[in-house]
Amino acid sequence: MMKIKLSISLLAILLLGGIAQTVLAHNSFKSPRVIEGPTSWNAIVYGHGCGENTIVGSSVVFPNFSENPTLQVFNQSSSVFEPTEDTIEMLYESPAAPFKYVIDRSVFPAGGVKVNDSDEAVGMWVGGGEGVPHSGSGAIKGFISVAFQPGIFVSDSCAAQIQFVLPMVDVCKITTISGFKDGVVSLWMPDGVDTDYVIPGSTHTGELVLTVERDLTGNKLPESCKDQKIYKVVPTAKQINTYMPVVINGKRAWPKK
Ligand SMILES: [Cu+2]
Repeated sequence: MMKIKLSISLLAILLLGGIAQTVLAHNSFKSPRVIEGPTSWNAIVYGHGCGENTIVGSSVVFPNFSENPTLQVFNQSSSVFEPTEDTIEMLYESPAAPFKYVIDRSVFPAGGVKVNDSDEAVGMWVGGGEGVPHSGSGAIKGFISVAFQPGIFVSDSCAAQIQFVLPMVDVCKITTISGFKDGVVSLWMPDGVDTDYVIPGSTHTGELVLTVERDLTGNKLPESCKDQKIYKVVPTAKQINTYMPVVINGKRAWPKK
């Protein structure tokens, strides 16, 4: 009997924790953790507006291996991600552009893919229509569709997880970069990357992350691995500054020049 009571209160705590997290949720992925292998149809879920304002559009930069993103490894003793000499080829076989834009006009009537000189997807934008209103209680959700092709973990590596960081801006008012402030845009930028996309003095932080997990039964870690390594793929400041702007028919639509 005691045991049952204990489990029930534990359940209550877990549920409460879940609810509290929902209320304060930042942007996230509909399926935030996927297994290596086949294409995963996914979506970015809006957590809140800019302050309490309606989101009128968003701009996203996709991690793309042709653009030399930074690779970091998790240090188990200090609990932080650190630079590594390892290269992505050593641990993970992936297409150069694992993220793709999906045409889905259900939330925003306009949108498009951003490509690099090799015509690979390096980002996307959406906008127009009525937008996504802020909901402090989390009662309103909205999302934008994204396709993702997970890679395959190299069998003799100790890598067990790769986290992709997606720089993203939710736009509530269209301004120049110098007009950025809380209530105008919400930023989801990689930690520690010094980009043009900042709100001076803002306390809003948080990364938008999609995690690929190794299939530890079908693709076992070598026995020589002391521990499972966790890596993070982070677009560079150059990549973010180059691909964050939204250009429509050759004209820069956001941020204003
Ligand atoms: Cu947030």
